[in-house]
Amino acid sequence: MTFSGPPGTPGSRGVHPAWLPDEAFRPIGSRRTLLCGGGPLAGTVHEEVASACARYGGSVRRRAAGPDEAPEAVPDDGPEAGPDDGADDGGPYDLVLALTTAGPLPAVAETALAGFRRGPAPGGGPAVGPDIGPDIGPDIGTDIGPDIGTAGGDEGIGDEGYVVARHDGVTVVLADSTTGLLYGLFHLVRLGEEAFGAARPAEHHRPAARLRMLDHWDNVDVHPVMGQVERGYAGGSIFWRDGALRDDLTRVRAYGRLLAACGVNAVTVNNVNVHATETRLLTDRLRDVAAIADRLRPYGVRVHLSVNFAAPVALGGTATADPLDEDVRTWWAAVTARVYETIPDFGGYVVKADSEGQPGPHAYGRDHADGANLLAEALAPFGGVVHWRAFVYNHRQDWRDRSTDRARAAYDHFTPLDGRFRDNVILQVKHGPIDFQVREPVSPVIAAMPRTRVAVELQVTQEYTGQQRHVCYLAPMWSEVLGFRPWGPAGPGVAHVVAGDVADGAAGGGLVGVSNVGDDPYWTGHPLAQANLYAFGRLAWAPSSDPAAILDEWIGLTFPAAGGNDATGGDDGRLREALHEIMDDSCGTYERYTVPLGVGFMVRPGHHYGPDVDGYEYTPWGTYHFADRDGVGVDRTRATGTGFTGQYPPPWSEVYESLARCPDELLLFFHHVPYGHVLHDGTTVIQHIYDTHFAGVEEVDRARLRWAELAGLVPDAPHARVRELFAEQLRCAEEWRDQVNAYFLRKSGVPDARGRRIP
Ligand code: GCV
Repeated sequence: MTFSGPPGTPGSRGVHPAWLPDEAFRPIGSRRTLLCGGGPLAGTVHEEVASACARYGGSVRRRAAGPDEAPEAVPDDGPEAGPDDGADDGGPYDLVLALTTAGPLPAVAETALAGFRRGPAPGGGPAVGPDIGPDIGPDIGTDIGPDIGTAGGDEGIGDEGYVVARHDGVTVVLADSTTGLLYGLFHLVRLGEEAFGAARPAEHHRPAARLRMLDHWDNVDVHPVMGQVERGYAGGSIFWRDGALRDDLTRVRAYGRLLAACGVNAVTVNNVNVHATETRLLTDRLRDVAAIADRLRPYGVRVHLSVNFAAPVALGGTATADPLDEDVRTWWAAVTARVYETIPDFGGYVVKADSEGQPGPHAYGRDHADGANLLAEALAPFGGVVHWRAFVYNHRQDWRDRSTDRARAAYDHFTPLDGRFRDNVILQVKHGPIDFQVREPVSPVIAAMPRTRVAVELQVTQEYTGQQRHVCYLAPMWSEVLGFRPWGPAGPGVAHVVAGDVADGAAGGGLVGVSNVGDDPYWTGHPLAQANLYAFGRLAWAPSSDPAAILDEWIGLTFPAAGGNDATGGDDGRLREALHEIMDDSCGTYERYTVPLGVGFMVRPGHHYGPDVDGYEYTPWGTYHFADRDGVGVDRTRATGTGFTGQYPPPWSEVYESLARCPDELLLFFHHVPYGHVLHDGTTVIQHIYDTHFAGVEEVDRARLRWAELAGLVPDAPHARVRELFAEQLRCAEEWRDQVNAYFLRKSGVPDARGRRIP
């Protein structure tokens, strides 16, 4: 079932185990487990434990289903299966995994349940319950595990939640659903030996966001320009190859397993740019989608599909795709009913409409609410949702026109529609107003749609952050986005909006990431880019988690040589320490050697890798920096610029408007300033550009040398892969430094105060 092999190396099928190496299951696999309860995912839990026991000598016994489920005849497993304990007997088990519906429960499980229902002891005990603490904020470092909140009471454990406790030498995981049980099992994997150590009172875990989805920009046909995976940097697609579904989908199941282990519960299997072949996934190629759904279902991951808004026309059913046309509505209703006949747990549609050439409702004089509601109506009877993307702007802008501002576009298009979307429409908003740059303000749309379900979209694939050739751990950036409080320090944060935890707000739309996975043996091209995928899932589950703690958890799982997540043994912490040094602030390093002070782009047009300061300056894409001999930056103020600052509520509308108060890192996003403008730290803009570019390259070189020291601690194959990639990262960082510094030296004529060589 698993891709086994020596820890840290590609396994027997040549695929790296990522954060689920066999070794991570040793603590569970070497113990005696009782599993109480039946149902589809209980089978997965059983299989996971049994396979670990087969490897490490433990045992698992499965007590059949609860009263309202069909009993399953499951034999004892493992060489030393313990005796089946009675209903009121804890039995000689080290671990009990039980559904609350599987009663009567063993005594230890009943005790844990009672502990959960009682809640925390007055004045003590862990806080158990919701997942985003009231104190979420980028300024607040919280330990991992703040997905535990106030204890139980009457609410129940919840759909995907679980309770973990340990007493009388037995560890107990309880859940209301088999999905919760699976998540609970992976929680134990993360804890490692610690799960079987000291007693622990009942802790309740449940995800902040109900929808935690990865969008694959995978094409079925190889696109002549974008290839098999648009903006993919990890080889081909794990789903599709040369126009067809892959013959062997073993890897899709392994992917589902990795996703469940970090908390992701939905996947979109094709690109939001839906071309001709991909349009047919909805109808005559639906079986392909169903085959993927079959592989992901055992891990609680539902499948969604990107659809072409003009599908009724493209597939020949109707003369128009007008959302208000009766034939079009009937067509979508019939097609959607067939989708659910084939895939009963289908998640829904994702739509990129009227954006970068994709068809949409505008062609018929209709708006985005008309378009989204059409699909929502078809999905509603089956409980499906539409993710409607807010990435809508004019990509044919005249660069001479200084009044049009791409940053404004999503807000201008969508805020007038707030309140018009059906309940099962989720507006999917990129985290920044432009396009996944390494530094952007948070999109004002997120705070401007109180009557609409909003999802925030992050880019796990590193289109603008080094394309998986550079180390760039993105969790600190995402954490800042999730912790941003659009209404000021006393108001809720972005994480609360996506979780639906805002007074008088709509239900949350969850978190979406553009996947960085391909058919590469390491899944993500750069082995260290696996941490981004892992962190995406963990932040979607618990947005206030500390990025460094998530990284630490990932290191412990991925590199058993680092001593696991509980041990201080292994290599005495050398690997762990080095990886933190290399990765913790790698996103900051990337920012330093690339684009300064939030100005954005400056990448090579088309493929978006490497520097080209004026690459987009005279194009129709709306991504300009306006550098001239006197200064640089985009004036987005209300006073003299495009007025974008006015799209934020106070205090940010005032903070960003003010040259004096605007945070330095976003200065050039909001203001056009002379090169001599003095930043809050006393440096001029031009000197800041020079200093950060020199510093960024030095940091890459230090990280490269640090990695080289890890030979022998990291298995040879990934060590060699990362070593090669560091050589490329350093080359590219030097190119960025020299082009950006030379460009601004030539424009401004201001020499580097420290006299360093600028070509
Ligand atoms: C899938 C950017 C990318 C495109 C991507 C688009 C989007 O423009 O460069 O490749 O298209 O975003 O998010 O739709």
